[in-house]
Amino acid sequence: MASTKFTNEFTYRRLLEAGEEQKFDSMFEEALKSAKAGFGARNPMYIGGREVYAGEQLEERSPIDHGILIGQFQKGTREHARQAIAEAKRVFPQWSSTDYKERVSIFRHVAELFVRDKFKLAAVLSYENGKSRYESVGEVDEAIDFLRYYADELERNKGYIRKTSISQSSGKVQLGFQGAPSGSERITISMEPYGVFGVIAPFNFPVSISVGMSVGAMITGNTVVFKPSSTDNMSMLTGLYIYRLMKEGGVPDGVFNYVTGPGSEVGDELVLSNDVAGIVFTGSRATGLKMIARTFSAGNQKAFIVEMGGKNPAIVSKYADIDKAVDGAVSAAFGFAGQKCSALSRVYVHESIKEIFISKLLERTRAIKVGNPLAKENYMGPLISESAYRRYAESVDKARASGRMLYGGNKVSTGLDGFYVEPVIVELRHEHELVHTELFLPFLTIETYNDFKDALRMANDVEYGLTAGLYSKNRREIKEFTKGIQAGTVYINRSTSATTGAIVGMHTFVGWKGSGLTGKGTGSRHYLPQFMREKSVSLTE
Ligand code: UN1
Repeated sequence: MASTKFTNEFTYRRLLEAGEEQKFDSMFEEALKSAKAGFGARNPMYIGGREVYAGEQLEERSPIDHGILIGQFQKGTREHARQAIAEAKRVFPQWSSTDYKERVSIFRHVAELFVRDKFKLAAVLSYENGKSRYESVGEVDEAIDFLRYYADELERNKGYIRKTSISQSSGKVQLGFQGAPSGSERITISMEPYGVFGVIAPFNFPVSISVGMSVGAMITGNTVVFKPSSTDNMSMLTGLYIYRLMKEGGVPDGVFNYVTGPGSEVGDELVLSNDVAGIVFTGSRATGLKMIARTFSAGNQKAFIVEMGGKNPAIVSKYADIDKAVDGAVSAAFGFAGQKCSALSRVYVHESIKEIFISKLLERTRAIKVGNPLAKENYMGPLISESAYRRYAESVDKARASGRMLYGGNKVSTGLDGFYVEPVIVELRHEHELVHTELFLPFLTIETYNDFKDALRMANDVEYGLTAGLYSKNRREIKEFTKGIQAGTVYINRSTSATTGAIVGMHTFVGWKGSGLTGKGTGSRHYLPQFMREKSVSLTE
């Protein structure tokens, strides 16, 4: 196991390579029908394995068309969060002392259930947040990869327990001091779970990121209160689906609790409770920093594992393969309408190739179809919410006032009740506010440079440091970029995407600077240790 290479799920790729793309489409389309049949229900929360209903409901509607009612969910309160924390705390002693091999086998089983329900879950996901079939199935694949990869890691590290010993010294001293000849000791160094983790999930990857964060916490022996995104950008049905698969896979009641409700109630209780030992969060920098400040200023202390957004650059050098750069930029900037932390939002292109790069970029962007993401041909679906649309309209106004609009800026009419917009490409000076603020929109700014050092300087000159791309065949530039770029997840000459699409077990997905806190990434070897603290016990007999 230790030496074998990790195998990713890669559903679409496998079917495509086997000449079975049609099967991919028919399975997804079949799943859309059965997913829809389950919509509109009144759904409970699950606390300690029991169904719990709140006084008020949240109505979740599809961003594809607000006429589609996904379901009624519970508007959980602080009190519900407290109950869930109490349940998670109650079962922690037992869960944390189960043999790690048992936890490995539970989550491997859960992975198989995700494989079984892959298309159904992907269909729900597409309805719920407007992803295309490729993005949705890819996301469920990523969740399966996280489950398997973390199980492999726990096993490879033998549950993070290490034994050492010191033999009896023949020299004798009366009193001990640092460095004194020691007696015989047997030492166990173990990594121990913290306790209850609050898992606070984003709307944009409600399956893979929710599963990755939750499994990271649980497989290492912590228990979880899971809060899906539920205020403005809702993803509570995939959250519920995840709960059900965890339960079916053998996660005991109370170890994984599903609590829906506003961040100001449920999230805030998780942050403030003394019974919550850690928070794992993916979302905006503003929310992340607020949670951390609130915890510590209340005299409370917790482990925080946070990923907090990006403003990701790509440099297109005069030594670039321009077609590759164009392909990589378009998919990174406009895939899932730019609503990824990893999305490309800034291009720095060498002055000498600017015109040709822009003309090819526009040609490719013109070919992007915006519309109902359930239809195979549409690459870009809707924005997630009205507030995202307002941000789009305001950003477009600002861009028109101070830059050269190259593409887009308008609403797209689809006949659906959703916020469909054109991708935006705008030439803007690096100093402009829109080049520094995370927008979470299909919005790409372009700036030129002459000297590679300036390109690198501008690429680094934002508060974030998540992903970054370079297109250049020049060895010196590649070296300079590799060494100098201040970002955790870096891609060079990648035509599939300039900045998005990290692969579990291959890359690590990690934010530097304002994009993260621990400097350790997901889908990588250093992820799990963050959910534990070391303990060294020396026994002299
Ligand atoms: C995010 O948008 O929060 O590498 C993360 C990627 C995805 C993760 C995106 N696996 O694009």
